[in-house]
Amino acid sequence: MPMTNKEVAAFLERVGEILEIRGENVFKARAYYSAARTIESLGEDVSKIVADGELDELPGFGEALTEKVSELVRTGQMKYYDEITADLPEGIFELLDVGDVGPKKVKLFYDKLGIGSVAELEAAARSGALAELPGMGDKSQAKILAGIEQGKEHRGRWLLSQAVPLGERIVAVVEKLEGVKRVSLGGSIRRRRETVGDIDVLVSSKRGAHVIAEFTKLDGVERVLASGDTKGSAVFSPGIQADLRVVEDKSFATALHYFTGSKEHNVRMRQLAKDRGWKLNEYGLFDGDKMLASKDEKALFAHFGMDFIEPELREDTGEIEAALKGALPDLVESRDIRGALHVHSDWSDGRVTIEELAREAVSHGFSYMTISDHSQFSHGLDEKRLGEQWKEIDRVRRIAGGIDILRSCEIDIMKDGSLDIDDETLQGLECGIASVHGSTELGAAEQTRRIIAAVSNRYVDILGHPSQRLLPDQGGMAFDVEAVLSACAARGVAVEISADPMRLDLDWRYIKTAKALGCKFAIGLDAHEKEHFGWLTYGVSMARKGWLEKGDILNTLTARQFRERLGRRRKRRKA
Ligand code: DGT
Ligand code: CA
Ligand code: CA
Ligand code: ZN
Repeated sequence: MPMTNKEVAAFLERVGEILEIRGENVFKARAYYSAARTIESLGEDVSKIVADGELDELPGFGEALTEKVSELVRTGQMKYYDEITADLPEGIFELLDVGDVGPKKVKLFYDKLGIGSVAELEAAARSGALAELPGMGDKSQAKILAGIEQGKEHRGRWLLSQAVPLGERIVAVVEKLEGVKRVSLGGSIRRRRETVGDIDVLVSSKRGAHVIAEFTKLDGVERVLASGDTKGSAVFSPGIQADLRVVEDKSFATALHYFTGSKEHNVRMRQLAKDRGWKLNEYGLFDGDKMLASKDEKALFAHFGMDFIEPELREDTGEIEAALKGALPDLVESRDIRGALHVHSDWSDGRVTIEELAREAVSHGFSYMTISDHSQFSHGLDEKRLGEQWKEIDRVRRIAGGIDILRSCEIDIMKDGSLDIDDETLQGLECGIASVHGSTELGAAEQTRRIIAAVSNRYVDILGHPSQRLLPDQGGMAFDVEAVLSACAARGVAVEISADPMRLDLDWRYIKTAKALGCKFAIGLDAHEKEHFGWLTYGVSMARKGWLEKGDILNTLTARQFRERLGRRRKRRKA
């Protein structure tokens, strides 16, 4: 498999970072960063350009760079990289993935304190040594500790999007096995956590040994860890573990509830049972020796006078109290979403033409779509090109049946909070999405000011992927989330919930707060290829984990309502 443009770009970015850590001339590092950007925004595969011998025609590609990148693309390796990393500790690279730490800080920590791994960084932060370094201080030290904690949360785990297709395939096969009554996913994958440790599957059947034997023979099994009558465990390619448990059908509801978790939710439920003089475990709900029958989870909750709690809510963040009061939200569903927001075309770094995107969106049942290509800072469109793109959008809008297409743009937020497209052009947009891509390492106060300045521009309708986290192991940037959310609420700027499985940003943990502060939301696809329209489900899952209802989310509106709503807001902001 040849390297993709994204992979090559990431590699070059890394080379630039290493050069900075080594303290080389800054122009050298910048040449690699800029090469990374160029390759990331190419319209064709870099491997093809290399094969055609045309790499040196790209801007900034001199002889040396061309040679190194060709080697990388051809062999997957770069000798130069090996040379510049040979004398650095291996752990130094994971430092770069800690939120709020970039190459300059890595260099500082390495030069002054010899820090070469996250563990050493954590120790230095806890001892107070980091705060003593030039340009640091207690606050920066605390932020780095928070970044380390955040990174730990998802490190070494699988993206939800890696687990769900496999989990669903296992369910589909097991369902058809002889003697199987009911099958369901459980655990974090059923709760739709943004990352999962392993996949849990629950089955009711009288033929446990047979079911488990078949499970361990599924396509993609690399290693069998356990294979008994009631429990099987296997590692599937590319390394994801799946646990399958078999129970009697009369225990299915309580077992499913138990194995769905979360642990915290389970602890609360068990206590509720105790309070009533009952006992709850995976085998059943018991009053003394008597089992209180629960044909399904709904019946189980009903014993407690509770409404059914959707799995996404089972995180012990108030769902138990709400269920007891009959006050659970009526959660948004995928079919409520009518607009495909935040779609990139081949006018920037997307792979597909606007016309093809329109067809794809229709086939997914969307009735409108925003074409939101990058602006110039992210090697996308400048004012002139946007104007040209609008003509193409008009053309496709006329020929594409049944779908409305909105002029949009993912506008870069500059370091000072200004936008990289002039207001006159922004005025022509029908949906402005402002996002941070660079300068994620500013201090929290400056970062907060920067984002608030950006959402204060009257042509910004949506704040894109607010935290910049990259799952599974890169935490978000440091900023005052609540201050930014309040600013969005006050200005009527919707907060994006990115459906991109590596982002899923705004983090669902902040959604309830955001709603309480008065925010509206937009589920953005951040699609760059046709397949990415399928990401919608992950964005909706996060909205559900944040307790959102249909009315909280702008792209549940019809195209007309959506246009009216953005238009009204702009008029108000102008006044
Ligand atoms: P993961 O796999 O790390 O993404 O997270 P989960 O939630 O899937 O955890 P896992 O696979 O270890 O266990 C599945 C469920 O089983 C878990 O959500 C709740 C239940 N469970 C497991 N261990 C315990 C426990 O010690 N106490 C309680 N109350 N429940 C447990
Ligand atoms: Ca699990
Ligand atoms: Ca498990
Ligand atoms: Zn973006």
